[in-house]
Amino acid sequence: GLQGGMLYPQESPSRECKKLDGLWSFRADFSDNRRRGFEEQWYRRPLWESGPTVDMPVPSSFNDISQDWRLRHFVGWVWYEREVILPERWTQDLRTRVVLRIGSAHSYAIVWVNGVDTLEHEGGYLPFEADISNLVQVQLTAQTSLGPVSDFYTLPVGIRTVAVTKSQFLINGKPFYFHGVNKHEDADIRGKGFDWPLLVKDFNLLRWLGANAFRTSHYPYAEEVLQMCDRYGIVVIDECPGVGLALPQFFNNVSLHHHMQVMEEVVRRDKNHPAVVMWSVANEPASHLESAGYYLKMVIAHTKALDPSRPVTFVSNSNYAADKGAPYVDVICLNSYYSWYHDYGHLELIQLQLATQFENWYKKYQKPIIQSEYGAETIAGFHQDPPLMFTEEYQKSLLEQYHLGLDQKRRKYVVGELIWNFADFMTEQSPTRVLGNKKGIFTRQRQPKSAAFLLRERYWKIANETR
Ligand code: BDP
Repeated sequence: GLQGGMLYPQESPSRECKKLDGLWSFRADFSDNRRRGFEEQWYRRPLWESGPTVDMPVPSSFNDISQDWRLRHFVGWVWYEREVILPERWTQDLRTRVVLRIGSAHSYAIVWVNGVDTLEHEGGYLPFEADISNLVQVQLTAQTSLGPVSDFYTLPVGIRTVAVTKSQFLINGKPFYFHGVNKHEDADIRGKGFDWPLLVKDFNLLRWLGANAFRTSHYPYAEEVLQMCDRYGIVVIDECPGVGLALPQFFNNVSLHHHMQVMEEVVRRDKNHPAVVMWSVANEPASHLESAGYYLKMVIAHTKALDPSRPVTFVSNSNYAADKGAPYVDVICLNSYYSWYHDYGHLELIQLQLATQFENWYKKYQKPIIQSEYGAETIAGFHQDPPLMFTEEYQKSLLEQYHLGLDQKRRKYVVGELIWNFADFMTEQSPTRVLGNKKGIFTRQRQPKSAAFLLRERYWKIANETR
């Protein structure tokens, strides 16, 4: 008969669960015999001490996360590691029974706890567990000499400075050029729901692209996203949900008050992230209105008062002559869709239009400028040459023309370019949306369109120039 059972973990007045899902350190053993890990006893010390590691979300299949083809095809031993801090009660109260349970691990699994071979299981799919009370409780008796502390909190810290001159964006005193993307929290099935495998996939793609920055269009993203940015050195323009302020009636005192409140919430939550280098208080407000000018002035002043250490901007799609908010920003962020929402097919106009845009704004304001959006709707797999709208060729050609225009002003006073968009995303239906917004350089499933390769070449080139 069965020797005991194995109940699914459940919280109850007598039981507590601690999930170990999330980011683990990971390494595949690429050595010829796939056994170097055992030979060198990687389980005895932190995994990073024996070589490079990458982040791996658990649960997930490592093959689907990485941009490294070797991992895509890898069969052999892979090593996962995770540091776990247990609540004091589990480790100090010797009556507590601490059980480590693995829901499923493929296909042969060996588990070490504090370097001790604790569990083995063959065949994947099914759960296995062991009582580790002795291991985690013994550990503590060695430390009983510590003074009692009532609360522990660790915060990773990064130190850097941010400054803006009339033509440069400086990080640690060096000119910084934003070459990156606008994102959305969006994916098939899960919509906006936070998901580690999705996040790690996106960061692998940002690395693949050579991107060094993104804007959190058009709302603050999950805190885990910012934690990743801190660790990966991705610079963030942190945008509040002030999107769609397109009508005169929105610029009233009630909205203003609420907007300031929201900025307070954003700054309070995100101020400790070194990755965040600028706040964006709005996207495409009707900034040609007098009322919008006053409103933006107040929101920006309030944000600066909340955090005097970071520049503040909003993203404009107004004309330089009409915009009423630009006097109050540190950096001018511009969205333009030349050869997309007008002048269809006239890619030859882009360079001139872009030069005119940049020159007009710079002459008037003498502030650094970021091209904060540009792009073209593109249905993956649609091809046409000479290019027509919605094809991969059109997106590529449009980007090429933008890049020629950007290169005229780059290093002068244009300090960044952010493609619209990182990936296709769902929207409301309308005649301009084909099952959502298709301006991604990746599909919603995170596969590259042709333009992704173009952008990748450009971003790595820029990264190497500035290194
Ligand atoms: C810009 C908006 C962005 C839209 C984009 C578009 O800032 O949110 O998705 O246009 O139309 O105006 O693709």
